[in-house]
Order: sequence, then C-alpha cells, then structure tokens
Amino acid sequence: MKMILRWFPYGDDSVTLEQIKQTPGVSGVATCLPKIPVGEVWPLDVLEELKKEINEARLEMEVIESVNIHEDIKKGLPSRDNYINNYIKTIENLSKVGVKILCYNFMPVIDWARSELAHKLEDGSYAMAYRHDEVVKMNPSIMADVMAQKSRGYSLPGWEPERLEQMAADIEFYNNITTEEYWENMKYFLDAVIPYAEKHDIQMAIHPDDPPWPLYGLPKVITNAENIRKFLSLNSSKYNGLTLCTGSLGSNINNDMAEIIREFSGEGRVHFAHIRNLKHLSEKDFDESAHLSQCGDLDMFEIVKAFNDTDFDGYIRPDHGRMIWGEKARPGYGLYDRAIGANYILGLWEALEKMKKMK
Ligand SMILES: [Mn+2]
Repeated sequence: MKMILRWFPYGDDSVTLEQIKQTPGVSGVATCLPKIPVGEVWPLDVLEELKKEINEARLEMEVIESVNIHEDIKKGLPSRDNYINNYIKTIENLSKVGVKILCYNFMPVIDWARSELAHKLEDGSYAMAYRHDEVVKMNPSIMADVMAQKSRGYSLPGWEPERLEQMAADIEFYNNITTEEYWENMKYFLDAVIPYAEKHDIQMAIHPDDPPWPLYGLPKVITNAENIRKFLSLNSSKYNGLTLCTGSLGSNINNDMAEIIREFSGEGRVHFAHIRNLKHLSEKDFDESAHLSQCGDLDMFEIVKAFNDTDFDGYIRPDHGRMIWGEKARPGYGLYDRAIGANYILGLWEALEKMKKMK
C-alpha cells in the first residue's frame, strides 16, 4: 500500500510539494492537468514537465485524478468516438510518464455536490456539508455560482467553467434517457478504452457518485454494492476497477463499507482508495468529519482492516479534510487535517501488519 495526497499544480493549491514530502509516510501525489479542456489529449511534454517538478520534490506521480470524461461520451453521441480516441491517447501518454492509476468518474453534468463548503463544526473547525433539501432547492446553475464564490478563488475540480455553460441543456438531455441507456454508454466507453489500459498497464479506477443518490432526475450509477457489481461485469478486465471512496459511498447509510471493501478489494478490483469519515444528521444530511472513528459514523479500523485483510496493494489517500488551525486553503484540501488523517490511517495499517506477523 502506498499513501499519497492529492495535489493541484500551477499554483492552484496552497499546499506545496515540500510540505507533502515532509508528511510522514507519504510517497507521492494524485494530480491532474486542470488547464486541458475536457475531451482533449493530455500532451506528453506537459506531463513530462509536471512529473519532473514532482520527482524533484522526491515524490512520485503514479496516480492521476482525474481525467474527466467528455459529456458526449456519457450521452452516447456520435461525436463520442473522437473523444474516446483522445482518451486512449491520453492513457498512452500517461503510461509513458510512469502513471499506474487513472481515477475518473462517470457522473452526468454535475460532479460532486455540497450545500456548504465551509460549515462550522462544534469544535470551531470548518468542513464541507450536505443538506439534501437545500441542494434540491438550488437550481444547478445557482449551485455552480455558489461553488465558485465559496471556493476561495481556487478552481473546484469537476466544476470547471467550461462544464457549467451547457448545464441546463445537459440536464434536460439526461432527463430524456433511461438509466439503462446510460449504463450502455458506459459499457461502450469501457469496451473501447480498457484494452488500451491493459496494453499500457494503466489501472482504470472509477470514483463513486457523490452523493450516491439521484439529484435533478440525473442517472446515478456507482452508488452501492449491487451497482458496483454491475459496473465491474460490464467489462471483466482487472484494469476496469474502482476508486473506493468511503466518503462518497459511506454517505448512503445502507452501504456497509467494510463489507463492500472486502468484496471488491478481495477480487482485486480496487486500485485506489479515498478514506474519509462523515457524520449523518439524517439519512440524506451529513457533515464531513475528521478521519478518527469517534468523530463520525464510519468505523475506520474496520475499513482499514478490510483493505489489509484483502492484501490491498494499491494507493490510499485521505479524502477531504477539514479546515483547522486557521488554515486557508482550497475547500477539503488543506494540509493539516489531511496529514493527520494520513498518519491515522498509516498507524492503523502498521498495527494490523504487526498483528498479522504476531499470529
Ligand atoms: Mn473521493
């Protein structure tokens, strides 16, 4: 298992590579090229530059999060083949710079959603929060403005301006296709791309839908064990795998996280894990919380043990962190709380490894 942190290049992150290097147990970063428009090929020379910068900080660039999927692919439009070809070229370029894991998601129109990016918790820290009624009331274009205003000037991954313009028309489009058609569009993408992922030894790792329930009549697919089973069966290659995010899947109170991890990590289909805790206020309302089990509803020992028991050898990163100690950073991506989270997970992992040897 390798512990990494997410990092955004080109000054779009308050956290530096030097700070990440000084975080105990962290071997690299999950990063991206935010300036390349969705659907275009990620140029090799730009990737080489980025790798050089990361390697000079003595960190690894083995995980990319994310290469976004063009909406035409999700819609199943004739123009999708061109964007799929570009995706394949990007996979080839990523393999040339030593990338091992490609995280992506297949959420239509709207990427992750929260009603608040800086909700004050009882201890005075700030975390992202989700209140279902508020999100439902927000028209998605209003939400886009809210997300932009509250992001402290940082671009928000998944809320890139070029995706927002088309939003209303896209929602209308998806309201007129069935979820089954949406699954077919996903299979078309997987069957085209996975053979090249195999050829170039890049593990594809889909991120669950966040939140994992329907919003604005849009199809939701990666939401629970049953749907994940269906997703993995669309293309049975091991290169068709998961980014298992406990923060996203865990927001559905019916998802037993340890059980889900045991099943899919046990089958070797989890390549990347996002580990985070959250606290429910009701079935569909929650605050993101500190990683510690006692701070939220998820049992982190059971979660880390499920990965450890299934000999997980992929990458883990702490998912979002809170804003603590007065830090000003991109929402969810400050240094302090994520560094604490990473070392808590590493501590659980060390204990589990040593207990195994004692047996
Ligand atoms: Mn996640």
